Amino acid sequence: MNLRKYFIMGSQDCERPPEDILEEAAKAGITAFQFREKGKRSLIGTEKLALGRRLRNICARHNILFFINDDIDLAKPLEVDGIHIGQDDRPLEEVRELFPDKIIGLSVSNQTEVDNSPIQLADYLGAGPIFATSTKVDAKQSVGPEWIRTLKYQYPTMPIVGIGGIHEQNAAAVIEAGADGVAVISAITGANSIEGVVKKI
Ligand code: 3NM
Repeated sequence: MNLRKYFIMGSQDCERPPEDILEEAAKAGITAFQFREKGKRSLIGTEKLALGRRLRNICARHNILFFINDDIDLAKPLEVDGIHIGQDDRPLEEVRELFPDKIIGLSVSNQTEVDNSPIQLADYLGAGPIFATSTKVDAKQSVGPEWIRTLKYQYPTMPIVGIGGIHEQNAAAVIEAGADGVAVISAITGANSIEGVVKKI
């Protein structure tokens, strides 16, 4: 499971066709992708499914892990490799029971969330927001790379991906803090050179 360069996106994050952005990111070397169709301007229903299928196919062609955010109803139709859930989504216990063989990621933003979660049922943790972000409207207080160190100390063998406000200039600090990967939205969707950003993060 290679989560080193984990790109997250939905059509609401894109100012040109999402397929083109994903294709460029895939060619540049992302290792995982999460379809996160959520919030203002996002697609629903059959349009969401159709876009998901097109993005899923791009990942399959490039051998990139494909995750769905929250929407477990799409796990089967999109033949996902994994599911990422936040603290307000279906409980991890339920998702694990429904999908014993899928990769499951869980977001944790603070120690209370960790203490209240069955961490050992997850395959990786999303830790953030590491830095301030304007991409997620309900993002919590940013926690800094130190949060990665704190999690690694408690769960030395659990893969941890930093998320939130990560870009070319600060990705190294996240990896140095012990993260197994960095997850980004705007660093890639808003890049002048996707290839340049993917190489640097
Ligand atoms: N989850 P950008 S922060 C989707 O803290 C998401 O769990 C977060 O976008 C969390 O890379 C975030 O543009 C947004 O900052 C990340």
